[in-house]
Amino acid sequence: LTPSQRFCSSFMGFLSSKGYSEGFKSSLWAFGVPSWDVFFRNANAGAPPGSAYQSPLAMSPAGGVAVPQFSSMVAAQPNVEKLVEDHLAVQSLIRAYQIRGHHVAQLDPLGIMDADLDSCVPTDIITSSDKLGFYGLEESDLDKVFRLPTTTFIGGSESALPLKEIIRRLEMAYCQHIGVEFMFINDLEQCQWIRQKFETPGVMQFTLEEKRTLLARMVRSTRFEEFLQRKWSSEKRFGLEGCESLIPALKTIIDKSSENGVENVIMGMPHRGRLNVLANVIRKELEQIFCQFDSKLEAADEGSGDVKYHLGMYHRRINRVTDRNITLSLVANPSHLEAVDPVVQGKTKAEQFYCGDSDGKRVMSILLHGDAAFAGQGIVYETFHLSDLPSYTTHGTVHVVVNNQIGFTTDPRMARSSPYPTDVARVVNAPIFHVNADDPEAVMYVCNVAAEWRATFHKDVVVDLVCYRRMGHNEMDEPMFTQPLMYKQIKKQKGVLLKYAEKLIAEGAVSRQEYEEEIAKYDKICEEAYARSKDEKILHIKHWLDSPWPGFFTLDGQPKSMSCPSTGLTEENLTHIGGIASSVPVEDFTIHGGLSRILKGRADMVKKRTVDWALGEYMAFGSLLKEGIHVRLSGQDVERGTFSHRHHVLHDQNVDKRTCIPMNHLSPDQAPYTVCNSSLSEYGVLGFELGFAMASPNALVLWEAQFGDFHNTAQCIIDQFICPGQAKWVRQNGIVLLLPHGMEGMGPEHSSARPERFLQMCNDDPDVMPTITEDFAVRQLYDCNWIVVNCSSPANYFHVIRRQILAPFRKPLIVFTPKSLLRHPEARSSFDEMLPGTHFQRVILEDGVAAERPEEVKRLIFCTGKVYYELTKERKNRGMEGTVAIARMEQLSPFPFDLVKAESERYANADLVWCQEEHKNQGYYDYVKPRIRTTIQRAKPVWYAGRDPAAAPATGNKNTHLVEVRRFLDTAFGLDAFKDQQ
Ligand SMILES: Cc1ncc(C[n+]2csc(CCOP(=O)(O)OP(=O)(O)O)c2C)c(N)n1
Ligand SMILES: *[C@@H]1O[C@H](CO)[C@@H](O)[C@H](O)[C@H]1NC(C)=O
Ligand SMILES: [Mg+2]
Repeated sequence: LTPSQRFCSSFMGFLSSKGYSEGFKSSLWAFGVPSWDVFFRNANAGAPPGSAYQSPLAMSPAGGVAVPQFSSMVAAQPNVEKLVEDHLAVQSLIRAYQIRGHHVAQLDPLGIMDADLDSCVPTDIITSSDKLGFYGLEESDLDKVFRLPTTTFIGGSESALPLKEIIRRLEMAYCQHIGVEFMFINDLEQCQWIRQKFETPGVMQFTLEEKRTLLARMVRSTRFEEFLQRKWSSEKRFGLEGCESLIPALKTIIDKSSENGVENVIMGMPHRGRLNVLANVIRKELEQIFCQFDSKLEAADEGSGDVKYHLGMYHRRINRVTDRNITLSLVANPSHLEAVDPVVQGKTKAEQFYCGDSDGKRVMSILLHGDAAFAGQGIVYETFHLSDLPSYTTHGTVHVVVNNQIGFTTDPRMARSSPYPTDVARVVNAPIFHVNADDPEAVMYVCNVAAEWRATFHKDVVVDLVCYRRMGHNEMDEPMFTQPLMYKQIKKQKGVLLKYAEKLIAEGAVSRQEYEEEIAKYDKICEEAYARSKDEKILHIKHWLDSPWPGFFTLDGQPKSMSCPSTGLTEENLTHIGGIASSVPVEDFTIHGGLSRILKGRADMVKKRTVDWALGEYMAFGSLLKEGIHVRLSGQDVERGTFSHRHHVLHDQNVDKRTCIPMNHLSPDQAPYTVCNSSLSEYGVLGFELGFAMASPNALVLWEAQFGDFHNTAQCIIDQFICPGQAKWVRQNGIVLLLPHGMEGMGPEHSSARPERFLQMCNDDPDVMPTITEDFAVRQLYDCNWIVVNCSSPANYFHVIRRQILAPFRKPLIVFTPKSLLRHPEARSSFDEMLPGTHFQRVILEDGVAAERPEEVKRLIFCTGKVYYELTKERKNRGMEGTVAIARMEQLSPFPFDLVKAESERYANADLVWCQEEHKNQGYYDYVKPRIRTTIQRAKPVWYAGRDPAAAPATGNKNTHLVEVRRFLDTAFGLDAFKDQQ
């Protein structure tokens, strides 16, 4: 240790003994008192170490220590200890404001609530001079000049200020209408950046022009709501009254971002203020908004009931402030609050990906939230945790909370346990700017800073607009039932536009006449649009797309054809992709020995012209990539595959983090392949991938559940977006869900992907036999809301994946995928099943002995998926190959009426059985039974062979499992087994 280091450590010891904290001590080194330098210089020059240094502050000139400059300073200041302690106290005080100033900021426009749900003033915030005592300071110290540490900017160009002025400036920076919460951020540069933005004296100044623009935006925001209220006083619209400054807030964020190079902004928002955002931020034509109130919507056009709060939007226009083009879109959303968050992120990521914006400089997202929803909904947290993951980051989202301090009828104190509704954002170190929304200039200021933060650090940031809700939850609601005192206050509250206009008029920034003209001008715009809306015959839903797919449809929105080409591949292609799948395409790369064996196995299969499941998938993905289709596979542990079969990312055994994705080495002009292990989230990640799939029809986007049953934590995305998305919002989406499923004795968890749930939500009619036309199969696909398949062979899986892209339209695809079947020796396919001319088989018909003499067949068993292999084995053991035919239903929905009909007619003497390994109230039975019966015109019964009804998806006992299998196989093949069934 050098003497100065020894000094430092003993000085630290002294501070600790005086009760100073670690943070305090470290901030001391920003102190910069010149005499310390002198002190160290002397110490380094060989001044005697040891006791003389242990308590340097107690040293007196008489102490005889050979530090001349230091001692002269000490001589000039008779009470050095007090001097240093006072400086430390002032530092501590500055830090207290930085950390806790927001707790006393005046955030509530009503002045009755505490935004942090706590009315206490922190002890270390100076609200009166007697509180100086906490720091050991006195009133007489207020005029003393203190040196400012480098961790504050309140001095501006001054390096020292009187204590009184220090406190005043801290009050100005931290305790007015802006509450800055940022000291939890673990990055000094970021903290300094924020401190500079808010502490620098006089930083919140606006030009005359900025103030006028702000006023004009407030006029639009306010008068828009008033216009709707005048024209449709009995309609719900979830108005923005009480938070009108949201509109200038968003516009400021967009202006600033446009200035920083952003060309495309993707937004997601809930009900509150949505129409106003459409009208005044996105600039949707007003007549298109107004005509929605006039119930001219045609049923088929409308989708569901209160569309106007849910439909998406896309608009490209010139930003007037920056004179640059900007595309603004609002993603369609369900009622389910916050569900749209990950969807917006996924769409943003996709837009960034397609325009090569690898660092988010050109495309960004803005998410709006309600206070109750932001605190209450777990998806908010899941979405935050995607924000910095390499394959999921959108390089910073600006979050804006419309914090009206109420959720429907519930007070914040009953709606969250954290001080602020925004605390969830702290987990990702996002700065949080709380602002009193009745101060439009403060709002504009924080929004500028938020946009700059995003452009500088490419990380998330939160603007918390603390406001109120002038009306009830909607305009028909009576808030006095539940919040009487709050609403008494609200009734007295002067509107923010009026307050701001009066301020500007008093300042002389605008005249009263100019203000009134501005109002008249906008009212006229509304009236004219209203008149035009009467002319609009119907609402055109095509105006309400959040992501147009240019070139994919014909001009009137129809598919370009009604046929699907063969999904087969040339032998050469299969061999080529197989070669990549079984090799390491880079030099000097050592893979694990076990993996070498797997790759060798793949090479052998390619030689024998066969594929297993993993190789079939490789062929599907690889071929699409070669055809220029981007493929993105996301989910937990998908890179290797939960069942260790996939291995799409190879890891060098000798070099840490060195990886290789062979699928990206197919050909120089291929599309890129993205395969990414996700965070441990289903709701967030599935929502994200759905959003990704929205952006373009020319990509295959797949989400794989670790086990199929885990999809239920993403149920909201499935129920609200994937299943009804097209019907509600005229949006097609080709997302693929891979859901491992199968009864393998693994117990009630991990067994069932819940096929019954997906099938229950299919829109094909069980009781009506459709007309079978030549293009029946494609037409049926076109009409369905989603496709549900359970493939029993790798070739069929390969085809169905390729069909997703080769089809002339997009539908979500649900695939129940195998577990044990991944390695089943019989679950292999020959190249012959994948060559040009081959295609996906909706039903794989019996093609064995039974098919040769159909009249001798006594029983036709329909089944799907893995149970097929158990059935054929049992049939063989029983020697019943000639009398029992087995047909595999690979596509469950839309139901293959035509093929089921043909197959049942072929075996005219057979009775019909549906066999499944799932329990009777689960699986496919309830879906297929009525449809088979419709197909055969109820000519015969459809018998059931499978497990009994049960509450749990599977038994936890391996032996019971085997007994159950034996029982249903006996039923399936026992010729008099159905006497109990009606
Ligand atoms: C997931 C979900 N649960 C419940 C509701 C019903 N709901 C609609 S609005 C609302 C209150 C929302 O409060 P807040 O987020 O503060 O937004 P505000 O209406 O105050 O703008 C509730 C509970 C919903 N839409 N979504
Ligand atoms: C905006 O885009 C349009 C067409 O997309 C183009 O003609 C125009 O020049 C662009 N304007 C600016 C300022 O970039
Ligand atoms: Mg609220």
